[in-house]
Amino acid sequence: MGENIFDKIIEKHIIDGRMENLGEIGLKIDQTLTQDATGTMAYLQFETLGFSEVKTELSVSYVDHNTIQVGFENFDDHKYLKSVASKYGIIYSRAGNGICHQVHLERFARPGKTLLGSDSHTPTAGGIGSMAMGAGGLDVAVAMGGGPFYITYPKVIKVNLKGKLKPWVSAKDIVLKVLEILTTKGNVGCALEYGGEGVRNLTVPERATITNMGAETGVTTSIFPSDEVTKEFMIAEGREDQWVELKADPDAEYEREIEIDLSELEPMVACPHNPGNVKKVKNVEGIKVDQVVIGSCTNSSFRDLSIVAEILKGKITHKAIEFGIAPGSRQVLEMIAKSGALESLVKSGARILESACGFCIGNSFAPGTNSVSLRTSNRNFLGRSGTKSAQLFLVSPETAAASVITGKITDPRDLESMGIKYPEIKLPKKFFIDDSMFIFPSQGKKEEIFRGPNIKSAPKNTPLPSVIKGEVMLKVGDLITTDHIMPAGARLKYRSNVPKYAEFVFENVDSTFPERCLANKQEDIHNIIVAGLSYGQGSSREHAALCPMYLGVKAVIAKSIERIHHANLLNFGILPLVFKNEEDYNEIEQGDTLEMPNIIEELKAGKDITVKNLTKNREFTIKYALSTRQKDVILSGGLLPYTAKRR
Ligand code: MIC
Ligand code: SF4
Repeated sequence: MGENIFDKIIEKHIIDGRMENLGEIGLKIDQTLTQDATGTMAYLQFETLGFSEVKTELSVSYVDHNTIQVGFENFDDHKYLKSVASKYGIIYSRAGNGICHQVHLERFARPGKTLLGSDSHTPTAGGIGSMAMGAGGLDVAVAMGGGPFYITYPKVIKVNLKGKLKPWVSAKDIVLKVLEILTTKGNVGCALEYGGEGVRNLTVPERATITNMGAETGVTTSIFPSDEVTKEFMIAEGREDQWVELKADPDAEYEREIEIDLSELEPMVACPHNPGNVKKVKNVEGIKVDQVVIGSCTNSSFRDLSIVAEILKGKITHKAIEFGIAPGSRQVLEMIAKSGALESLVKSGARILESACGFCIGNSFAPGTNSVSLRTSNRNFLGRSGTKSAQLFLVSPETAAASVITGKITDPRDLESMGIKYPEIKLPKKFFIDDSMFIFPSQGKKEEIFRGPNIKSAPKNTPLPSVIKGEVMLKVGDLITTDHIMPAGARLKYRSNVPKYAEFVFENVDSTFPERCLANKQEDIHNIIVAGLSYGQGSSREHAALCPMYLGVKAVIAKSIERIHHANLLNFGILPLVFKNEEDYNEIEQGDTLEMPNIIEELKAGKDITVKNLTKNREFTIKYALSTRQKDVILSGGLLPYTAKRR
């Protein structure tokens, strides 16, 4: 039997486990990336683990999330990151250089390599053929120290692309179609491999839009083959020597195959409040729009901004709309400045935002009360924009540009009737390359580590107690995202200060949660969370586990838990548990006291866990999906004590 692309890469990187369905495998990681919002904690943990330098082929520390700098905290954190990078042999990408995923794609990602990033959109690099995965900062810290990164051996879904996109339809519409098919739940343990003749009609940045937003389906990662198109992109980036061909064998087998005929696709939109809530633009057109923002790691490439600039040439932003663009990187910004696209955007009335995450994570450009915001980003969770009452619609740059002109959600194909032709954007043969905003480890001498007053040490958990007993402090429904658990936006600046950040756990769900947890927490009394399907969707932020841990949460019992959050819970010694019978969820109320009297014996023996609901005088069982290694991690109280024990 032939091999698919993932198998080819895994075969070269597997250092623990076997390539068998549902088995846990440990992979050697070639490259890592961190961003500042998750990076400070990752490096604090790296320091705690006592490594003397990074052991990867390449590790990059990007500053792109917390660049708003209201108060001293962000800049202090950047200085900490810069000093850590210089000490441990990490490339430092200064604020202003761009969003980690866009910059990594341009300058460092390589076909056939493994990449682990402390950000859930790390699979963006799958567009160039890298096996790129998102993880919590602690997992990345371990990988930087040379340790394996563990995943479930993936069930690979092949997405066969046929034909060619019609004018006004682009890569975002493809991935929204994928989301419509796969939805955002039920895909844990899967990976998406793109293939078929339609692939060659997509450039690397377009492929990266698709692999980027694959994260929203919950798959481990997504990948494209590395072909002549990939080579062209690498030539344009001056990295042709790093190109290798990567393709599946003709007789490769897959868990499942999906076919998408590109020529049949229409402009798509993800409606509030979930990226899986996909509709055709035609079905929602006419909704009045208050804000349009183009950017984020999904759609901020030279191609994306150039097409918007062409569409808007000679037009002015509709008077009801505030319009912003955030170029994905300094390279993109310089290129649109040179090509004249920036001028057309400025003339159209666009507000030029920093080359950073900004609006996407809700730390700037928040929409007004009850506003409709049309964005080219990848997440539209409730409150994500910084405004709880806002409605976020996720669309392609083409749809966004059309709506800038009309002031309402508009199918871009309708622009033809206004005399606007679909602009053809050709990528230049050579991109503008300027690496001067990176600080390479070879430059200058090692710095002393700088720690501002906002940086507190990384808290540790204690080994798993033999009995878990405590109150259900919160019962939530389905699709609770890490944005619900641990809001970002204005709270982002506390990422390196866990006691402070913990004050905001579940802020938009039940703001009394932290206070109640701290009041209840005792050595032998624990806090428990009960949840529905796909708990922990979305970001890789380990604070969604770390801060609940700080508040004394010892177990999450859910109908299902998403991959990265499951790993983060484990890493911080919180038991990720799943109902055996989903009906038992209905029998629990917030405030009930639950007891798991034999937790350690049951875990060790691989048995289901017995839970007594002392309030309701009921008993039920729950299950877990934990390898022997993961059980050891949880018994030790998390990955930090587990790894420290082994060094
Ligand atoms: C996001 O898009 O939600 C973030 C902000 O980039 C997160 C990381 C974080 O919370 O710092 C992610 O995607 O992992
Ligand atoms: Fe930044 Fe948004 Fe991309 Fe997250 S999704 S990395 S916040 S641009």
